[in-house]
This record gives sequence, C-alpha cells and structure tokens, in this order.
Amino acid sequence: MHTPLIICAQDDDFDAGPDGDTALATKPKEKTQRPPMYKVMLLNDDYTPMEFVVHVLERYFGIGHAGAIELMLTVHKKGLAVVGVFSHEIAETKVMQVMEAARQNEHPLQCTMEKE
Ligand code: TYC
Repeated sequence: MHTPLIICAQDDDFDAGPDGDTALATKPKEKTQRPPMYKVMLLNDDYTPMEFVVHVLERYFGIGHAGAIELMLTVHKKGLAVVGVFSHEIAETKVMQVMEAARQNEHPLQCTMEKE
C-alpha cells in the first residue's frame, strides 16, 4: 500500500515586501503531510514456541523464513523488537491477528503497537 500524501495550502500566502510591510501576493506554500505511523512490536515470553513466532512473522508480516528466524531470535534475546511500521488501521489489524492466533493456539505471545 502506498502512503497517501495530503497536500494543503498554508495560510501564509502573503509575504512582506523588502521594506517589511508591502504585501506581495505569492503562491500559497504547499506542505506535504504524512499520516502518523505506528510501530508494531512482539514481546518475548518463556512459553511461546519459537516455530510459532516464526510462523506469525511469515504469515502476518510477509517476512521470509530466514528473516523471520532472525527477527524471532532478536525478540528472544532482547525482550522485544519492532516487526513492522504501519498506519494506525493496519497496525491495529496486525496486532489483532497476532493476538487472535496466539489465543487460538493457547500461547501467551503478546503484540503491541506504539506511535512512532
Ligand atoms: N522465548 C521463547 C522460547 O524460548 C521464544 C519466543 C520468541 C517467544 C519471540 C516470544 O515474541 C517471542 N520458546
């Protein structure tokens, strides 16, 4: 999915002239705005099988097998890791999917999101 860009005219469409008070009409400045992005994180625990975490990373985050093993091991060693950065809605969906998969399989795996 591409990031939508919102373009809006700023209010300061008149600039002061060289002497500071002559109003000269200028082009409205266009400023690109980006939607806020959210980090999705996996948390380590002592019980979720490593293979399950690898499967989650492949299935819900589109990460290849080798990358998924590496990232799972990062979470295992460091306690948590960012596994992706998404818009609010996509991040919420990823968290929900991971938490639901963990629940169905009775693993205590935790997934959270945080504004970047
Ligand atoms: N620490 C788990 C184990 O030793 C593996 C694991 C990795 C669990 C990453 C959760 O997010 C996690 N089986």
